[in-house]
Amino acid sequence: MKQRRMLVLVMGLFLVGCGQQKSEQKLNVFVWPDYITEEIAQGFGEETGIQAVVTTYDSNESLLARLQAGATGYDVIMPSDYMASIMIQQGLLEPLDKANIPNLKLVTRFRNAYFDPEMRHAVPYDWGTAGIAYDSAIYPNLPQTWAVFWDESYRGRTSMLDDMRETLGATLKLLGYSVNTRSLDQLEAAKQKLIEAKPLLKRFDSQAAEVLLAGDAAIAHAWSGDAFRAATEKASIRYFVPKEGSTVFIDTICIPKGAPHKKVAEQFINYMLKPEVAAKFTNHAQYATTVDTAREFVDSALRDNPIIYLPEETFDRLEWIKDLAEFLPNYDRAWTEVKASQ
Ligand code: N2P
Repeated sequence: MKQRRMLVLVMGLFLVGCGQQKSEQKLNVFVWPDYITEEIAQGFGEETGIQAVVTTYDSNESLLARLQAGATGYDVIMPSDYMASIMIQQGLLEPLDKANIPNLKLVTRFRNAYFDPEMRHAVPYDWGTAGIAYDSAIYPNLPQTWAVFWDESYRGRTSMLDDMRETLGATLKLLGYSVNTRSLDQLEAAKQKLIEAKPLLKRFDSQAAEVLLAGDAAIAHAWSGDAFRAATEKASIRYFVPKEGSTVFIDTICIPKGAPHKKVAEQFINYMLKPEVAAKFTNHAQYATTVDTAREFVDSALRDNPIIYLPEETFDRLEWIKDLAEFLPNYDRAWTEVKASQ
């Protein structure tokens, strides 16, 4: 009897010991809101015994600022195309050990993307567009133009992304210019124009789904996934790419320089690329992934949605945001002036 009690005690201690060891293994994932759901993180935990701790950022520029300020401790980040390009040039990313990421072979779409054609540092993961999400129950005939943000009749009912490149970009598009213009005159015109819109906006906010669902705005400059996510909760929400054109993005998965758990981060990237997991990502975030074989596991309503799986011809109206190198400080200044204007 005594012996048995002893055995139970020893086994108990052993189990506590294992538990502790497991809970010490963590992975710090720093991503866009709504990207890594509880379900996705838990699945990784079940497979590996490692807990993925998720924190979020809401713009590429704030992610970059964190890394440049010397933030360490992050293992996985998801910068968009142009930001991955900046980070590669600045030496802010770890090279990927492909032997640890066999599922890289499943990346089909955008496999040779310009920012890293051999996927040495950045794995193209999901893609979508920016456009306008609105409540069609309130505005059944909203014109499909960026000009809605300058229209007095929607005063106080609109929001735009709190995002330098997207929001100056949308204004540049309205004026008929490229989102990557290096003309000081065009940029100045966009700045002035955006300053005119500001008093009509409820606010700049990149959480467009939340803004719409809370009823804070009825017309929101939004990323497509956020628009569709809002529509799953409120069916009257619709989305379009304005006739003047807009932006398209790919978000990538990368490992920041000095990540404390690089190997586990590679395991995580491999997990995210599993078709079933990529499908879970699409079903929640409402962005198509670069893993084409995931499509068969995606909810049928999304699988057949041409705005999520964009047909090639739509790309004619879309521009990729590009790194502007030495011209970028001009955008920084313009955006700071917009934000500071009354
Ligand atoms: C936010 C998703 C944003 C993606 N939910 C923009 N690259």
